[in-house]
Amino acid sequence: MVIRRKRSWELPQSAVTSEATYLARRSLLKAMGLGGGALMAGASLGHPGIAGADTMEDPSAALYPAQHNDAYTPGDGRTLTDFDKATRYNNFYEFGTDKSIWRDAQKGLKTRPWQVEIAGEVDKPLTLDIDDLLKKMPLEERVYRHRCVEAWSMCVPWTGFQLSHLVELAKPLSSAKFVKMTTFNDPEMGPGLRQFWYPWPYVEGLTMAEATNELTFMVTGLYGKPLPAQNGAPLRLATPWKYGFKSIKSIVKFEFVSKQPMNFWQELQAQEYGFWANVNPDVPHPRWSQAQERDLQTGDSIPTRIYNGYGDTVASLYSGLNLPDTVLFR
Ligand SMILES: Nc1nc2c(c(=O)[nH]1)N[C@H]1C(S)=C(S)[C@@H](COP(=O)(O)O)O[C@H]1N2
Ligand SMILES: [Mo]
Repeated sequence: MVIRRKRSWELPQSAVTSEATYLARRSLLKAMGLGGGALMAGASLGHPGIAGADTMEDPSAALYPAQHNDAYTPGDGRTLTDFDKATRYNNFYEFGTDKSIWRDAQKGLKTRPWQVEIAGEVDKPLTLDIDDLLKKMPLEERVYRHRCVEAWSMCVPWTGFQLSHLVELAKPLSSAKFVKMTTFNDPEMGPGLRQFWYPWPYVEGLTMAEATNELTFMVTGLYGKPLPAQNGAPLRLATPWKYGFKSIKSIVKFEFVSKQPMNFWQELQAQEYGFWANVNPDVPHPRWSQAQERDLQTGDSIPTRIYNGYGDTVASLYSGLNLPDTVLFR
């Protein structure tokens, strides 16, 4: 018999009303004999039109919904953030610097064809079509909390796969110490890329230990459907114990490197943003406190937790590193 350790972010399903509602809708659809294609009709079940057109053309639509993994629940007494809120309040600077870029992203971002390059210190560099990659990866659904460095947060069901599976596919050499990820850099798709004062393309990085941690998730879907453009289709990262800017969107390249990569925000403003970016309520941003966050769903101000409440799974990644206090944030 397997006894699974109960982790701090887990809560009994019964305590999470809106997730319960969400799961009920899914099982209702299942009971009605409607498969993945029909979930698209989520557009008519309270997802007004946003992802409908997208999904129709998306060749991966049949892969959704994926198996829900119960081990990852909202936790902390949090409720799910509505689809509409999570898809109409976004950070995606390639499309502009305000939160209302969702229409522009849907119009501009062409997610097919989409090539993903695996390069650097690997056995054999490789370029994969996104749909071939998706077929190789074991897709599952997990609910994760997301904490932006701007002190707002949400909690949504992502579909995707552990980055560890892609690392296995890539076969990195022992000289590979970090994974560097890069977003598309085509101003025809994302006009924000013409704003030359930003250090494009958007880049993020993780240590190999972070990249292969069980929480580190490559997101391909949201709420049981292919990922909407504005959330970083067709492939974005989710590292829920780090500030949201680590969750790089619309990735075209994974590069295995020996030196710690410089990320977009660090290059822009190294005094404020750094490589580690682990959520820590005790280390304020130079311009504001990180002690509290505003829940996008409820509007409530709630206390922020160290590692966004995922410390049981990730704190050990940092125990041996002797990082000075502030670097926990940076
Ligand atoms: N390529 C790219 N990735 C990005 C960003 C961005 O501007 N460009 N913004 C980041 C920030 S600051 C946050 S909080 C999250 C927001 O994700 P969401 O819009 O899906 O909530 O995406 C992150 N990934
Ligand atoms: Mo963010």
